[in-house]
Amino acid sequence: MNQPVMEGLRLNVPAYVKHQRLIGWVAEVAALTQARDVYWCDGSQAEYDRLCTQLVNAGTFKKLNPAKRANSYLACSDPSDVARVEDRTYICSANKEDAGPTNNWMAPAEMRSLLQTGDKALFKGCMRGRTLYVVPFSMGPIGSPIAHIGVELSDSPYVAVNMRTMTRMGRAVLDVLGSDGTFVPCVHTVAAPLEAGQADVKWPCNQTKYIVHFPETREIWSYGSGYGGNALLGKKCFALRIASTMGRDQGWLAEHMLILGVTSPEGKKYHFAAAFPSACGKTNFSMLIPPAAFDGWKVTTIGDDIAWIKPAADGRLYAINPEAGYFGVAPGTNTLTNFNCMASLNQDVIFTNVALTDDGDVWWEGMTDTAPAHLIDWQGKDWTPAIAKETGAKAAHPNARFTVSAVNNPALDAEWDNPAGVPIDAFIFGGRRSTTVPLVTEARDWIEGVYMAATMGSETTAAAAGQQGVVRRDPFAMLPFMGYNMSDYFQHWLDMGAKLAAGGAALPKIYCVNWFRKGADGKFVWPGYGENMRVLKWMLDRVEGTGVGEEHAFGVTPRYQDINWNGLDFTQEQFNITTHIDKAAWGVEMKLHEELFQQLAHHLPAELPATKLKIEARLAAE
Ligand code: SAT
Ligand code: MN
Repeated sequence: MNQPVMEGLRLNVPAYVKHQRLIGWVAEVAALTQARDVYWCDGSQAEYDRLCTQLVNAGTFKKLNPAKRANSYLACSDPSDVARVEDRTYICSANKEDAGPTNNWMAPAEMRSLLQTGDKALFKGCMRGRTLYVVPFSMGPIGSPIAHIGVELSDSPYVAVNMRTMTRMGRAVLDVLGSDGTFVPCVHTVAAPLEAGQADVKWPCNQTKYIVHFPETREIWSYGSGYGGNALLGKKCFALRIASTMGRDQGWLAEHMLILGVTSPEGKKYHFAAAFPSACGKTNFSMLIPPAAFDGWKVTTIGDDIAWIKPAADGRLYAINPEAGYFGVAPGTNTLTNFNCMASLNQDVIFTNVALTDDGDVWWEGMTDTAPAHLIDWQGKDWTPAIAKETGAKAAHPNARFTVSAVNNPALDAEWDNPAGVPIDAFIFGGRRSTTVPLVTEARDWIEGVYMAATMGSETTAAAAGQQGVVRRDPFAMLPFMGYNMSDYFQHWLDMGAKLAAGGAALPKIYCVNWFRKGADGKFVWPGYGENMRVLKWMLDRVEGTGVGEEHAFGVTPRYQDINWNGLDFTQEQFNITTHIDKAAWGVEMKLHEELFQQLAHHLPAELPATKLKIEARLAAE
């Protein structure tokens, strides 16, 4: 099977690969990119260890002290390549309207010329001197009816090893694909070709970056970045942008949501799916440990970032986590904020852009109260608390990440790998808002819930390049991840609700939460983390029909006495700060909703402006 595609290059196709279209496509991409060599990943531990050693030898990885972090590595990226690049991310649908006003768009032919076919096409020769890794992966349990397969061709061994942790990767996927199965083709290059004799750098990348999606042909082409969602194409590119268009066409949902299970002391189990923008605590929420007063209650993780949700024969929505690992934010994570996460990170971890301790371990801001006396920071410089005080230098980049397998998580749900998924009882939407938005609000019905999700705002974080801390509308926490027109997506959600209701099943309840409201002193009022269980419990009571709340303009919020405060010193006054509806602030907020609706006017479902009018009327009457 080792057909030569060009002078000196063999495709090295393993005998177990039977898929001629896949082989043909690998040959095409190898020829276009002029890769030096082709390697097919089998997903084995031996292969992972070998590639990690290769990355250590190349200087990309530093092996951590095995006595501190067994089988773990630290990678530090180029300082210009540290986050998703939203302004370089494109949805190249045939019609501009299908990408909608929230996405960058370019005509597919123009983009193809730029990337693949033009005289100076960027992918021509972009892998010269490098190995092309063929990375077959399943998003979701292999063979599950909710899962889908992708194949990423990448010239980054860092991507190959991260994909092994983040997805079900390797030979088993090709076995399912057989000779003519469907897969999403994903091409990735760091875009740093090596000429003969040229030494490589530790983190090859390119100042020019393109993260490109062709929704009609379900293809992904990523150029110039080796970092996170720009490069691990199963994650945001496939599981959200491409999958959202698949969901639109096939009647399901691909969402930026964690999935968690809550089990009562009596053994009754509920499932929540919760959408928050990047770096707003999804991983922490999905691994929450209930406070002592909630003796016998258990929270378990199904997923921490993405949910694929399909209606099942019983008329309910079932969710799977398409991923197999966590690519979580390290800074701020500690044994108090996320004990389960810290326990997950003891072994078999790839850390990116955290700091290195003198004894070969890792550290990041917020890991311990007292920082070590000396560190090597994420940029390879000496770091001490005194230097930090003087220059403000961070030991870890604020978007520093860990890559770890879900099976390391002590709170992993027994059903996390169930091909059928778990039934969803409620959706939660939350932004990072220092003002205005109450701690928790229940939507009175599905349409009001869709309105809440659609108009959600959040302060920007380090997860994306650009200004931080500014409030932007982030509908459904999907703004950077929508594969099609946002208004059509709102309609898709409304249609889904109508379809489920017509089938007679009880619709999941919808909640809007805000853990991040600040007091006059500029500090967060709500303690968050494990204490969020108190809010979850109120939602459960509502699902059960026993919980009490008070109606206001926006929805239904618990009164102080409706929440269990056992074991927490949280006064009525503090609670009022977290739930207060400030009329003036809501006046401003409604104007921002109006601005959003103007931006999204094309195809905006009439239900949304109608709901807005109702909220405004209620506000005026209060
Ligand atoms: O997209 S990433 O995977 O880099 C992280 C995020 O933004 O959630
Ligand atoms: Mn995310």
